[in-house]
Amino acid sequence: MQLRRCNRAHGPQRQMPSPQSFSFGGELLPTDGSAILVPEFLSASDADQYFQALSAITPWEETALMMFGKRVSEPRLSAWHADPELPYTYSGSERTPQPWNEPLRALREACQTRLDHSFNGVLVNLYRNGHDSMGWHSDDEAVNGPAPVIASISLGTERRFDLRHKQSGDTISVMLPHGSLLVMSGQSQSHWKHRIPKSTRIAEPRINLTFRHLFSS
Ligand SMILES: O=C(O)CCC(=O)C(=O)O
Ligand SMILES: [Mn+2]
Repeated sequence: MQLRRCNRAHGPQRQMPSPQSFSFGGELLPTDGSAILVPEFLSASDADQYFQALSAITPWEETALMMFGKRVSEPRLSAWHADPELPYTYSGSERTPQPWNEPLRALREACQTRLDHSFNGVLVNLYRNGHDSMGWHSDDEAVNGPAPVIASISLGTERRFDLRHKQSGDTISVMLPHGSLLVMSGQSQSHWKHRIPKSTRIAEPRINLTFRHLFSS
């Protein structure tokens, strides 16, 4: 996944408090960065409402990757919402940011308040059922900065989330419940990959939102 650099001054990165200072959530990573899961970040009824609203209003797109010279649709739908000057380049094609809408503004505010960290873009993913997935990757492009803080909200059907250490191959798996928040920070993107594997018995959809703070040079 590649995010385009823009011509703006590099601002200072606000640091999230160290994970140990949180009194909520559980640390998933034994070493080399942090991934904290807050299972009940949203109440069930708020999570239901956000799921319904975002299902209805998100301008879902099917994006494609070039693999061995062939265009292959990604196994999910997605939308990029961000501040206007933050286009997103994905596999060679630029995505113009969609404007912030009310539910996304409210969820961004909730994440910013909880984490004391600012976000200027969100990638919204729709996994229509268990056949949809996201392969192993790190959100480690330069535009994310050296120690990105990624706030990831899950809505809808629970899916498994895997983290794999790049050197040791150690793997950690966790279920991401409806209304949960997963916060990856520190060196986690440099040392770990993550994915949402297929789970073909699942028939119900899941929406995921990854709030990010993009830097430009
Ligand atoms: O769906 C998820 O929980 C993960 C999404 C993700 O890794 C991403 O958007 O980069
Ligand atoms: Mn990711």
